[in-house]
Amino acid sequence: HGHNGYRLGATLSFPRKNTFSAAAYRPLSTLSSFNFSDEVRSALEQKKPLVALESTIISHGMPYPQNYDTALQVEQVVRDNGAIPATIAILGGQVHIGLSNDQIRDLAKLGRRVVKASRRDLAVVVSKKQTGATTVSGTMVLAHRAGISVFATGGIGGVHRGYENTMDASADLTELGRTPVAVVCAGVKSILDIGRTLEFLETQGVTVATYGSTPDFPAFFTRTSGFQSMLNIETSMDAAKIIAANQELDLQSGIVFSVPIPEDEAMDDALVDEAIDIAVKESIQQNIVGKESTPFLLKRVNELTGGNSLKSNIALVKHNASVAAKIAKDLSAISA
Ligand code: PSU
Ligand code: MN
Repeated sequence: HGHNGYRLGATLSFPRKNTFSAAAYRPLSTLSSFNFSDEVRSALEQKKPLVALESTIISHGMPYPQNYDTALQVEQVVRDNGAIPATIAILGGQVHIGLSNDQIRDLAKLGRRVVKASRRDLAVVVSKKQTGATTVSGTMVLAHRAGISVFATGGIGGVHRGYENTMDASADLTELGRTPVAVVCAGVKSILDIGRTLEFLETQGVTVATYGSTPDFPAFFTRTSGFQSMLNIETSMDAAKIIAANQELDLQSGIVFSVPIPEDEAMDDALVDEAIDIAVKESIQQNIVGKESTPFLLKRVNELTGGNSLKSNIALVKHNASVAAKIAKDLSAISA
């Protein structure tokens, strides 16, 4: 036997399903801060496919009224493709899994006046009974807690340009390293450092697969970035099988499925690059840091491209929602 007391040849056994310590993991029914819409509750009970949707994209990612219209359209796309949408937010300190149209309209109108809630903010927003729109990281935490494993959005946060000076890397990346939810997105914007974002995800142990045959990890407004993801997949069933294996292995880490924006909606590379370079320069000049950085850059890029980028943004979110719904549907067929 080994000198450290390790018995060689001992059989390792893996738990087949997630096993949570009872003390650390109270059932949702005992948590007074969790609320489910009727549609989501019955989908969970009947094990129907569900797709989680974030709310920061509504409050901080797009202007009113496009944010409201888009949020409702995205929910409809999910339904049209065979799954149930669960838009997630914290309203007056209550976690809501599934929002009414009125609740979505409130968030859309309040915009940046609501708290942009990442993991670190969740306990504060709940304890102070505030209203918070959840980012990718915040939404992943709550979706996982609710038992939803597929999540659609536009773009995830990433490593910012100038990281060597600011250490600004989105909490979305570490969340993906620790929470088993599959995020369907259009890659990351080049307001970020895409190469470093992929390196960060690799370090965090996040599986990153690009949908379709383009080898590049997509750059949100455009289909290519010059950086490759680790893998290409062709179908929603391929994606569902990876999620199922991730659960089987109990990896407890997340997955990124990056879906290139549809060709006819993609923007001109040079136009996007120009707007992004200006926006990034302004953010440095104005010393925009921390959680303000991403909303500032999104807003400026929208303004500088005269609404073109918003149009692409809306199109890609809807496309991602359709892909996510198909993945959720295939996943529930495998798991049944
Ligand atoms: N990228 C977008 N639109 C968005 C966001 C990112 O194209 O709305 C939002 C998402 O909610 C994401 C958050 O989780 O910004 C990341 O913010 P930060 O970089 O501060 O972590
Ligand atoms: Mn940041």
